[in-house]
Amino acid sequence: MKKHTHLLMFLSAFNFLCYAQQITLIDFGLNTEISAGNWNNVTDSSTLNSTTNLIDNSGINTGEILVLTDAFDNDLNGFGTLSPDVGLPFPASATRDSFFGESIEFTESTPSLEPTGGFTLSGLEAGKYYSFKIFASRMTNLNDNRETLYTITGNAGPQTAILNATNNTTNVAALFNITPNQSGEITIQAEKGPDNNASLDGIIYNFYYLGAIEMTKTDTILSTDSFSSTGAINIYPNPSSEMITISLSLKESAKVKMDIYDINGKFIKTIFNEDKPAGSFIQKWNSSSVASGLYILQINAGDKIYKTKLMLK
Ligand SMILES: [Ca+2]
Ligand SMILES: [Ca+2]
Repeated sequence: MKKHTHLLMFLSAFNFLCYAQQITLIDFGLNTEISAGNWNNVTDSSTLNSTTNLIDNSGINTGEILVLTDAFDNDLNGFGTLSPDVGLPFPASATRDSFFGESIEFTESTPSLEPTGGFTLSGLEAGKYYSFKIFASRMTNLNDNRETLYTITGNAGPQTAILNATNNTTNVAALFNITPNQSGEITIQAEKGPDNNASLDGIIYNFYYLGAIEMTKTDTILSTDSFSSTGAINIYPNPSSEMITISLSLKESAKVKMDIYDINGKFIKTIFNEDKPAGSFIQKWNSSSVASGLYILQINAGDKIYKTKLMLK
Protein backbone atom coordinates (compact mmCIF):
# COMPACT_ATOMS: atom_id res chain seq x y z
CA MET A 1 0.00 0.00 0.00
CA LYS A 2 1.49 3.32 -1.05
CA LYS A 3 1.25 5.81 1.73
CA HIS A 4 1.57 9.11 -0.11
CA THR A 5 0.37 8.51 -3.60
CA HIS A 6 0.23 11.39 -6.00
CA LEU A 7 -1.68 11.03 -9.18
CA LEU A 8 -0.81 12.99 -12.26
CA MET A 9 -2.48 12.89 -15.62
CA PHE A 10 -0.09 12.89 -18.54
CA LEU A 11 -2.40 13.60 -21.40
CA SER A 12 -0.10 14.92 -24.07
CA ALA A 13 3.49 14.29 -23.08
CA PHE A 14 3.66 11.08 -25.07
CA ASN A 15 2.75 10.36 -28.64
CA PHE A 16 2.24 6.66 -28.81
CA LEU A 17 -1.54 6.83 -28.52
CA CYS A 18 -3.75 8.28 -31.18
CA TYR A 19 -6.30 9.19 -28.49
CA ALA A 20 -3.95 11.50 -26.59
CA GLN A 21 -5.62 14.44 -24.95
CA GLN A 22 -4.58 17.48 -23.02
CA ILE A 23 -7.08 19.23 -20.76
CA THR A 24 -6.64 22.85 -19.73
CA LEU A 25 -8.84 24.45 -17.07
CA ILE A 26 -9.34 28.22 -16.89
CA ASP A 27 -11.17 30.12 -14.13
CA PHE A 28 -12.09 33.71 -14.92
CA GLY A 29 -12.86 35.76 -11.85
CA LEU A 30 -11.91 37.23 -8.52
CA ASN A 31 -8.35 37.04 -7.19
CA THR A 32 -9.92 36.27 -3.80
CA GLU A 33 -11.63 33.18 -5.19
CA ILE A 34 -8.96 31.32 -7.14
CA SER A 35 -9.33 27.65 -8.02
CA ALA A 36 -6.77 25.41 -6.33
CA GLY A 37 -4.74 22.73 -8.05
CA ASN A 38 -3.78 22.76 -11.69
CA TRP A 39 -6.08 25.58 -12.72
CA ASN A 40 -5.27 28.71 -14.64
CA ASN A 41 -6.76 31.64 -12.74
CA VAL A 42 -7.32 34.69 -14.92
CA THR A 43 -8.20 37.64 -12.69
CA ASP A 44 -7.42 40.70 -14.85
CA SER A 45 -10.54 41.39 -16.88
CA SER A 46 -9.64 44.75 -18.36
CA THR A 47 -5.92 45.28 -19.00
CA LEU A 48 -5.48 44.79 -22.72
CA ASN A 49 -2.71 42.40 -23.74
CA SER A 50 -2.37 40.97 -20.23
CA THR A 51 -1.24 37.37 -20.59
CA THR A 52 -1.56 34.05 -18.80
CA ASN A 53 0.82 31.17 -19.53
CA LEU A 54 -1.41 28.12 -19.48
CA ILE A 55 -0.70 24.87 -17.68
CA ASP A 56 -2.64 21.68 -18.31
CA ASN A 57 -4.53 19.80 -15.62
CA SER A 58 -1.44 17.82 -14.67
CA GLY A 59 0.47 21.06 -14.04
CA ILE A 60 2.63 20.87 -17.16
CA ASN A 61 3.33 24.11 -19.02
CA THR A 62 1.53 23.82 -22.35
CA GLY A 63 3.35 26.64 -24.13
CA GLU A 64 -0.07 28.11 -24.81
CA ILE A 65 -0.77 31.72 -23.89
CA LEU A 66 -4.07 33.45 -23.19
CA VAL A 67 -4.02 37.14 -24.15
CA LEU A 68 -6.82 39.54 -23.24
CA THR A 69 -7.58 41.30 -26.50
CA ASP A 70 -10.99 42.84 -25.78
CA ALA A 71 -11.66 44.18 -22.29
CA PHE A 72 -14.53 43.10 -20.07
CA ASP A 73 -15.65 45.33 -17.19
CA ASN A 74 -12.95 45.99 -14.63
CA ASP A 75 -15.50 44.98 -12.02
CA LEU A 76 -16.04 41.25 -11.62
CA ASN A 77 -19.17 39.32 -10.74
CA GLY A 78 -19.11 37.06 -7.68
CA PHE A 79 -22.72 35.91 -7.70
CA GLY A 80 -22.50 32.69 -9.69
CA THR A 81 -23.55 29.34 -8.28
CA LEU A 82 -21.74 27.79 -5.33
CA SER A 83 -23.40 24.44 -6.10
CA PRO A 84 -22.39 23.44 -9.62
CA ASP A 85 -23.71 20.14 -10.92
CA VAL A 86 -21.37 17.32 -9.87
CA GLY A 87 -21.01 16.18 -13.48
CA LEU A 88 -19.35 19.45 -14.44
CA PRO A 89 -15.57 19.81 -14.52
CA PHE A 90 -15.83 23.10 -12.59
CA PRO A 91 -15.53 23.53 -8.80
CA ALA A 92 -17.52 26.19 -6.92
CA SER A 93 -14.48 28.46 -6.84
CA ALA A 94 -14.70 28.59 -10.64
CA THR A 95 -18.48 28.78 -11.01
CA ARG A 96 -19.19 31.52 -8.50
CA ASP A 97 -17.21 34.29 -10.21
CA SER A 98 -17.03 35.62 -13.73
CA PHE A 99 -15.99 38.35 -16.08
CA PHE A 100 -18.92 40.32 -17.45
CA GLY A 101 -19.81 43.19 -19.71
CA GLU A 102 -22.89 45.05 -20.95
CA SER A 103 -24.21 46.80 -24.02
CA ILE A 104 -25.78 49.79 -22.19
CA GLU A 105 -23.56 52.03 -20.09
CA PHE A 106 -23.66 50.83 -16.52
CA THR A 107 -22.88 53.40 -13.84
CA GLU A 108 -23.51 51.65 -10.55
CA SER A 109 -19.82 51.74 -9.59
CA THR A 110 -17.58 53.17 -12.26
CA PRO A 111 -19.08 53.97 -15.65
CA SER A 112 -18.48 51.13 -18.02
CA LEU A 113 -19.56 49.98 -21.41
CA GLU A 114 -18.07 46.74 -22.71
CA PRO A 115 -20.45 45.26 -25.28
CA THR A 116 -17.90 42.59 -26.15
CA GLY A 117 -15.04 40.93 -24.30
CA GLY A 118 -12.56 38.40 -25.54
CA PHE A 119 -9.13 36.94 -25.80
CA THR A 120 -6.77 35.09 -28.06
CA LEU A 121 -5.22 31.73 -27.35
CA SER A 122 -1.81 31.53 -29.00
CA GLY A 123 0.91 28.91 -29.18
CA LEU A 124 -1.61 26.29 -30.29
CA GLU A 125 -0.57 23.36 -32.38
CA ALA A 126 -1.45 23.15 -36.07
CA GLY A 127 -3.36 20.01 -36.98
CA LYS A 128 -4.70 19.47 -33.46
CA TYR A 129 -8.31 19.80 -32.38
CA TYR A 130 -9.45 22.04 -29.56
CA SER A 131 -12.84 21.55 -27.90
CA PHE A 132 -14.37 23.95 -25.39
CA LYS A 133 -16.87 23.75 -22.57
CA ILE A 134 -17.76 27.21 -21.32
CA PHE A 135 -19.56 27.91 -18.05
CA ALA A 136 -21.20 31.04 -16.71
CA SER A 137 -23.63 31.56 -13.84
CA ARG A 138 -25.41 34.52 -12.31
CA MET A 139 -27.75 33.57 -9.46
CA THR A 140 -30.55 36.11 -9.24
CA ASN A 141 -34.15 36.43 -8.12
CA LEU A 142 -34.96 37.82 -11.52
CA ASN A 143 -35.98 35.49 -14.26
CA ASP A 144 -34.49 37.69 -16.92
CA ASN A 145 -32.47 36.22 -19.74
CA ARG A 146 -28.71 36.64 -19.38
CA GLU A 147 -27.70 34.55 -22.32
CA THR A 148 -24.21 35.02 -23.64
CA LEU A 149 -23.16 34.40 -27.20
CA TYR A 150 -19.68 32.90 -27.45
CA THR A 151 -17.87 33.04 -30.76
CA ILE A 152 -14.81 30.85 -31.19
CA THR A 153 -12.79 31.38 -34.33
CA GLY A 154 -10.02 29.18 -35.66
CA ASN A 155 -8.88 28.16 -39.08
CA ALA A 156 -12.36 27.34 -40.37
CA GLY A 157 -14.04 30.59 -39.37
CA PRO A 158 -16.35 31.48 -36.48
CA GLN A 159 -18.50 29.01 -34.58
CA THR A 160 -21.02 30.12 -31.97
CA ALA A 161 -22.76 28.75 -28.90
CA ILE A 162 -25.20 30.34 -26.46
CA LEU A 163 -25.55 29.89 -22.69
CA ASN A 164 -28.03 31.64 -20.40
CA ALA A 165 -26.21 32.47 -17.15
CA THR A 166 -29.41 33.21 -15.19
CA ASN A 167 -29.52 30.80 -12.23
CA ASN A 168 -27.36 28.35 -14.17
CA THR A 169 -25.90 25.42 -12.25
CA THR A 170 -25.78 22.69 -14.91
CA ASN A 171 -25.42 23.94 -18.46
CA VAL A 172 -22.38 24.68 -20.55
CA ALA A 173 -21.86 26.12 -24.01
CA ALA A 174 -19.84 23.59 -25.97
CA LEU A 175 -17.92 23.92 -29.21
CA PHE A 176 -15.91 21.01 -30.53
CA ASN A 177 -12.95 20.29 -32.76
CA ILE A 178 -11.75 23.75 -33.66
CA THR A 179 -8.37 23.92 -35.37
CA PRO A 180 -6.06 26.93 -34.90
CA ASN A 181 -5.36 29.40 -37.69
CA GLN A 182 -2.00 29.49 -39.46
CA SER A 183 -0.56 31.61 -36.66
CA GLY A 184 -1.48 28.94 -34.10
CA GLU A 185 -4.31 31.01 -32.66
CA ILE A 186 -7.94 30.61 -31.68
CA THR A 187 -9.99 33.61 -30.55
CA ILE A 188 -12.91 33.58 -28.12
CA GLN A 189 -15.36 36.44 -27.84
CA ALA A 190 -18.32 36.92 -25.48
CA GLU A 191 -21.29 39.25 -25.93
CA LYS A 192 -25.02 39.33 -25.26
CA GLY A 193 -27.09 36.65 -26.95
CA PRO A 194 -30.14 37.52 -29.09
CA ASP A 195 -32.74 37.05 -26.31
CA ASN A 196 -30.68 38.70 -23.56
CA ASN A 197 -32.77 41.17 -21.53
CA ALA A 198 -30.66 41.28 -18.35
CA SER A 199 -31.75 44.23 -16.27
CA LEU A 200 -31.02 46.02 -13.04
CA ASP A 201 -33.50 48.31 -11.30
CA GLY A 202 -35.76 48.17 -14.31
CA ILE A 203 -33.10 49.15 -16.84
CA ILE A 204 -31.93 46.66 -19.44
CA TYR A 205 -28.14 46.44 -19.61
CA ASN A 206 -27.73 43.11 -21.43
CA PHE A 207 -25.18 41.72 -18.98
CA TYR A 208 -23.23 38.78 -20.37
CA TYR A 209 -20.76 36.52 -18.55
CA LEU A 210 -17.71 34.30 -18.83
CA GLY A 211 -16.97 32.13 -15.79
CA ALA A 212 -14.78 29.16 -16.65
CA ILE A 213 -13.54 27.12 -19.58
CA GLU A 214 -12.43 23.55 -19.99
CA MET A 215 -10.35 23.21 -23.16
CA THR A 216 -9.54 19.74 -24.48
CA LYS A 217 -6.85 19.28 -27.10
CA THR A 218 -6.91 16.07 -29.11
CA ASP A 219 -4.87 14.55 -31.93
CA THR A 220 -7.97 13.30 -33.67
CA ILE A 221 -11.55 14.55 -33.85
CA LEU A 222 -13.18 14.30 -30.45
CA SER A 223 -16.24 12.11 -30.77
CA THR A 224 -19.45 13.58 -29.45
CA ASP A 225 -21.70 10.80 -30.69
CA SER A 226 -22.00 8.84 -27.50
CA PHE A 227 -20.47 11.12 -24.92
CA SER A 228 -22.86 14.03 -24.52
CA SER A 229 -21.87 17.51 -25.54
CA THR A 230 -22.38 18.84 -22.03
CA GLY A 231 -20.72 16.34 -19.75
CA ALA A 232 -18.42 14.15 -21.83
CA ILE A 233 -15.69 12.65 -19.73
CA ASN A 234 -13.60 14.10 -16.96
CA ILE A 235 -10.94 12.58 -14.78
CA TYR A 236 -9.82 14.26 -11.60
CA PRO A 237 -6.46 13.43 -10.16
CA ASN A 238 -6.44 14.21 -6.47
CA PRO A 239 -2.92 14.91 -5.20
CA SER A 240 -3.87 14.26 -1.58
CA SER A 241 -5.24 10.77 -1.94
CA GLU A 242 -5.16 7.67 -4.09
CA MET A 243 -8.67 8.19 -5.38
CA ILE A 244 -9.27 9.00 -9.02
CA THR A 245 -12.67 10.37 -9.91
CA ILE A 246 -14.03 9.70 -13.38
CA SER A 247 -17.19 11.47 -14.42
CA LEU A 248 -19.01 10.53 -17.56
CA SER A 249 -22.13 11.67 -19.34
CA LEU A 250 -23.94 9.36 -21.72
CA LYS A 251 -26.30 10.54 -24.41
CA GLU A 252 -28.00 7.17 -24.37
CA SER A 253 -27.86 4.10 -22.16
CA ALA A 254 -24.77 1.99 -22.73
CA LYS A 255 -22.67 -0.78 -21.31
CA VAL A 256 -19.71 0.99 -19.74
CA LYS A 257 -16.44 -0.79 -19.08
CA MET A 258 -13.28 0.79 -17.71
CA ASP A 259 -9.99 -1.09 -17.98
CA ILE A 260 -6.45 -0.29 -16.94
CA TYR A 261 -3.58 -1.32 -19.21
CA ASP A 262 0.14 -0.81 -18.83
CA ILE A 263 1.98 1.19 -21.48
CA ASN A 264 2.79 -1.98 -23.40
CA GLY A 265 -0.90 -2.70 -23.72
CA LYS A 266 -0.92 -5.50 -21.16
CA PHE A 267 -4.24 -5.76 -19.38
CA ILE A 268 -3.98 -4.95 -15.66
CA LYS A 269 -7.52 -4.88 -14.33
CA THR A 270 -11.12 -3.91 -14.90
CA ILE A 271 -12.27 -1.16 -12.57
CA PHE A 272 -15.86 -0.80 -13.76
CA ASN A 273 -18.28 -2.87 -15.83
CA GLU A 274 -21.98 -2.04 -15.70
CA ASP A 275 -24.95 -1.06 -17.82
CA LYS A 276 -25.67 2.61 -17.25
CA PRO A 277 -28.71 4.70 -18.22
CA ALA A 278 -28.39 7.96 -20.15
CA GLY A 279 -27.15 10.84 -18.04
CA SER A 280 -24.21 11.62 -15.79
CA PHE A 281 -22.51 9.39 -13.31
CA ILE A 282 -19.34 9.42 -11.28
CA GLN A 283 -17.04 6.49 -10.64
CA LYS A 284 -14.26 6.60 -8.08
CA TRP A 285 -11.28 4.29 -8.24
CA ASN A 286 -8.80 3.64 -5.46
CA SER A 287 -5.52 3.07 -7.28
CA SER A 288 -3.55 1.87 -4.26
CA SER A 289 -3.53 -1.72 -5.51
CA VAL A 290 -1.59 -0.76 -8.64
CA ALA A 291 2.16 -0.01 -8.64
CA SER A 292 3.48 3.43 -9.58
CA GLY A 293 3.95 4.07 -13.26
CA LEU A 294 2.34 5.09 -16.50
CA TYR A 295 -0.94 3.42 -17.44
CA ILE A 296 -3.69 3.66 -19.98
CA LEU A 297 -7.30 4.00 -18.93
CA GLN A 298 -9.63 2.68 -21.62
CA ILE A 299 -13.33 3.36 -21.39
CA ASN A 300 -15.76 1.53 -23.65
CA ALA A 301 -19.25 3.02 -23.75
CA GLY A 302 -21.49 1.24 -26.23
CA ASP A 303 -19.45 1.16 -29.43
CA LYS A 304 -17.32 4.17 -28.46
CA ILE A 305 -13.80 3.79 -27.14
CA TYR A 306 -11.97 6.44 -25.19
CA LYS A 307 -8.36 6.15 -24.05
CA THR A 308 -6.25 8.39 -21.89
CA LYS A 309 -3.02 8.08 -19.94
CA LEU A 310 -2.68 7.92 -16.21
CA MET A 311 0.53 8.51 -14.29
CA LEU A 312 0.33 6.90 -10.90
CA LYS A 313 3.07 8.11 -8.57
CA1 LIG B 1 -14.73 45.24 -24.62
CA1 LIG C 1 -14.90 31.82 -12.50
